[in-house]
Amino acid sequence: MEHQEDIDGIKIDRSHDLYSSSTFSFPKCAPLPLPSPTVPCNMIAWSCSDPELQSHEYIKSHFLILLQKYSNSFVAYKYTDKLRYYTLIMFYFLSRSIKLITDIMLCTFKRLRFQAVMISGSRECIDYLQLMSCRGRMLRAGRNLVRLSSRGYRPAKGQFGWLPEPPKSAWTPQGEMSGETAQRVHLVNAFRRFGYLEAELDPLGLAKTRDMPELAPETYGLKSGAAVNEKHSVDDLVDQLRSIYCGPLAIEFMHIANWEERDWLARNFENTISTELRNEERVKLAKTMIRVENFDHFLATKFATVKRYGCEGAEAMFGFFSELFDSAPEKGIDQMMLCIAHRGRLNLLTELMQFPTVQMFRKMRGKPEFPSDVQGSGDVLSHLTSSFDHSTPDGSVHITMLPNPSHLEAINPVAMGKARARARTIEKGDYSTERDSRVGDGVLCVQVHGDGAFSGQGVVWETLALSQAPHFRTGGSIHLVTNNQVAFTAEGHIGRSTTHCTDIAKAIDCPVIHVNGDNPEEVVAATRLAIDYRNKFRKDVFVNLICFRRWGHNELDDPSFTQPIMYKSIESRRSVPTEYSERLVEEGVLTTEEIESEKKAHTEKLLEAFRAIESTPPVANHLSGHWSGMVQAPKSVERWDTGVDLDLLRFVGAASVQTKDGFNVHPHLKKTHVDARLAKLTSGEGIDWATAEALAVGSLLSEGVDVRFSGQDVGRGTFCHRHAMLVDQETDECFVPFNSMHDGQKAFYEVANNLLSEEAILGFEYGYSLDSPRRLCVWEAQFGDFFNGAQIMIDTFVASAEGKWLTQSGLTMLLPHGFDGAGPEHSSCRMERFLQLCDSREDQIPVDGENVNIRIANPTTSAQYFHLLRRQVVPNYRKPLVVVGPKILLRHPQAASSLAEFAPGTSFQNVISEKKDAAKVDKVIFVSGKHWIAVDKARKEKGLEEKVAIVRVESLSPFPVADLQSTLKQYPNAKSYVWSQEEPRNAGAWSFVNPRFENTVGIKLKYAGRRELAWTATAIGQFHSEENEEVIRETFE
Ligand SMILES: Cc1ncc(C[n+]2csc(CCOP(=O)(O)OP(=O)(O)O)c2C)c(N)n1
Ligand SMILES: [Mg+2]
Repeated sequence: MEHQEDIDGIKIDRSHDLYSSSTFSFPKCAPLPLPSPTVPCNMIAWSCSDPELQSHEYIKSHFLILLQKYSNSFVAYKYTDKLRYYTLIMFYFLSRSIKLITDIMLCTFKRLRFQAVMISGSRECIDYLQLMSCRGRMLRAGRNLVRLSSRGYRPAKGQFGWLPEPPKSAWTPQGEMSGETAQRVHLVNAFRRFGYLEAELDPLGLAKTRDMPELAPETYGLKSGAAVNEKHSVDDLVDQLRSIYCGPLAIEFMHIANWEERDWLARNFENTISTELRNEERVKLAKTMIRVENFDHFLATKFATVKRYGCEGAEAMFGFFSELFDSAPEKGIDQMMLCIAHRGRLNLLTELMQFPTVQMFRKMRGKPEFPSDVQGSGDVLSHLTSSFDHSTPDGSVHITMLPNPSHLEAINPVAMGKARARARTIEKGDYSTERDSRVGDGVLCVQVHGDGAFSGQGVVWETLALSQAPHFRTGGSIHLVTNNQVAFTAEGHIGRSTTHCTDIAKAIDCPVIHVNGDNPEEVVAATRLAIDYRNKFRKDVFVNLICFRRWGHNELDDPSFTQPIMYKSIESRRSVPTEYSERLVEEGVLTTEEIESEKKAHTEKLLEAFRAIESTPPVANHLSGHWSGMVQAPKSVERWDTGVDLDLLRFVGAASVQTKDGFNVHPHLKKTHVDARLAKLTSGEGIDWATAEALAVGSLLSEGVDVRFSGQDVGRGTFCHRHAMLVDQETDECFVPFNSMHDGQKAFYEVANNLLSEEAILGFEYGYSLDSPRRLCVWEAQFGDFFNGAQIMIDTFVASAEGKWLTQSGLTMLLPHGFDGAGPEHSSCRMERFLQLCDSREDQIPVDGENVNIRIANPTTSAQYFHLLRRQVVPNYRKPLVVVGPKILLRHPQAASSLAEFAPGTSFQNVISEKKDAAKVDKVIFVSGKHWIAVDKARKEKGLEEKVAIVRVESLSPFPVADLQSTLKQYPNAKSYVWSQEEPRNAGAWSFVNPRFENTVGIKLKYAGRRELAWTATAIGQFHSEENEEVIRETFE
């Protein structure tokens, strides 16, 4: 047997070893070699604690002799896992053949006693070995347990929510390549690199393809007619390469830095090209597109004036969706989060996502979306959503389409956040405790984009920048760009600066599969390749579906005003479903009768729904699944006991600074953070802001509630106060004490120190907060000012989502605020903007209850902050919270609380007033936030402590009418009322509180604060001090 060798009685089959053959083979039969024929691609690591087996001599005499023929390098080093010493030996193999490698391993194991085997590189190799071990062959071969893993580290504690990735294989050039082979390899790689630029991608035939000299064989000295092997010439090779890389399906992947990925993509793309769909699959595809088109035609006749943003011209996208949905269970995906803009959304909802057609028709008639007993107004047609179970012979997948605002692409990070949170909910991927799990297991995020928006919106980049970042990644999103070559009226050439609208994929080192939308089967092939790539490499992958738009931006627009040539071409052509189904008719796979009856049956179904419009009531599918048991916030004012048993608080407080043995805490932190916190907990006094936060976090964890803090530098804290994540001063190891509180801990603290983005991150955290109400999700801005980079997320999701879509979120935003002379961009979180977003009633008829859309609080003590955080999780409804966050209060003695203020029976106080001889008070100063300290100091200096009362308004929204009224009753002799603030008059809370005090509390306030200002604050120290003095003077005059 030519391909078999015998080692230790085991036959080694070398026929699979692609690199064993020195003959040159053609792409379709067997892929061409990438640059070198000798490539190490699999690594086997063997570890052992037996001292005898650790010796270098032993390794040499047993392993190396056995494997030197097949392994091109090996390393051996000792390591320790704290319990015992191991020797780790890694062999890098020349071969790609899984079978060859595993056969070699089998005979190795037969001879050696081993304790663990770790394999990295090929997933297939791991699968094969697992299979072998199941069959008992490997277990018999060795003495102890065989452990297979792509890594050996479990991240459950220090870095909860982040699995380290297995190393990728590297490419080491070896041996020599003949001049002729080098020329051919150049040519082959040129097609791989540039083929997509000459591909037939435009269904309208209008796009100019590039003429790439790199694709000419002469460029590399190859002569036309010259032989490549006995059967084929250079021209055959060029034809073959052109048919693979320059057809209606093309791939852009040679920019990817990793050799293994490029190699995999080349091989699999070449295979994809030659795979054909089965006839049943083709018929199913044709019928789906026929129904999708029929839906658009139906709407055009029955709802002629409705903007449906149909998918006419882009129907091939259904090849993508069907394939994705149908193959998900087989690929181990049981949860899918999908976001899509307007184009084709309604078709997708009704055709594949089980959205009740009658409900959609009701909306088109202008009827209300929700029953009248639900608090929520609904949204436009193109923002409808669905969430359903899709069953296939391989199992079932739960698919969720997220609601989205009109702001294109804003939904992308939200979908990613929700996908990652779902992974946490089902404990998969980064949140798994299974040894062999990988990021992206079980949950897939699918993002569908328009070509114009994808090219232009900044949030696209921000979201892609998150795709591989620790604590944000989801194991790769699959992207579809519905590239109809126009955005409203802007064609690609004016709508972007790149060749393809997907060029941003190159920045994150991911492949793009371009496909001509006239070829639905190629769309399916592209989807399969995308799924397989994502499955293998857990990275994003992009399908650029180049299609056209039959009508204008919506069906009522006339596109020929601006795109006359394009639209002449569109008008002169038949639809994609028609072309495709007729092709199948010609091939005898489908009949015209079948097409007609498919349309007829579908129209009948639509008519049935149409007739039922008036008789069908609206439904609201909210507060189900993970949200069952929750309710919409009541209209009344409620107080929740958020206090916690003090022993538990002492325990969690101590746990928040407890490190493991041998961990080297920074000496300064040991003193000021660890020891100081323990002392405060012991005395029960002086609980500072960070300790209060830790007590809230720790108590929630101990109640089984996960906590996630995300933001730039949140681990340490911008103001160096939090230290939720400690760093070993000798090793750089990060440690989150809260994740090692006790054995059997169920809830964890994910500290997501994140990249310098606001919009995508806030969107992500908002999405994260949607998955389950039993989590505290906190986003902290570095300084409050920077939230405005995320304004789209705040306007269109945080403030308004529940009203539009009934989705609740308890997202908490910490926005450091305070006028301390730090200048225009480091002083203000612009609370006025949030106050303007509230649906709190200015007339306070009825007074604000729990159902106000956002909570806005400006707490002045650490205990207040503690109660605020806990109140985000304790009630049975959720509302987003803005904490106008402190800077100087973090360590200020007047902001510190005693432990008793955290005890059971305590709660957040909407208003803090002073206990004094109230009858003597003739002036009441209302303040919000840290400004009260300055006012209090001035009052002392002026000797007005008896006559002047200071009332701190801690909750701005909901506006605490009842608390303010009862506070005022304490001061029956008060004659003047002042609102004092450090913010300019056109900022801060003034415009919000003034009418509310007047309308409800019934008092007229005098304003004392900075003058109106076009920016937030001065940067000049002297002006700042002068302004402060002026504010105080006005407050007391
Ligand atoms: C952020 C944002 N800016 C502008 C718009 C208005 N708008 C709605 S659709 C659209 C064109 C989108 O083009 P494209 O992304 O190519 O999608 P298509 O409509 O072609 O499917 C525009 C400009 C919007 N919805 N969102
Ligand atoms: Mg477009």
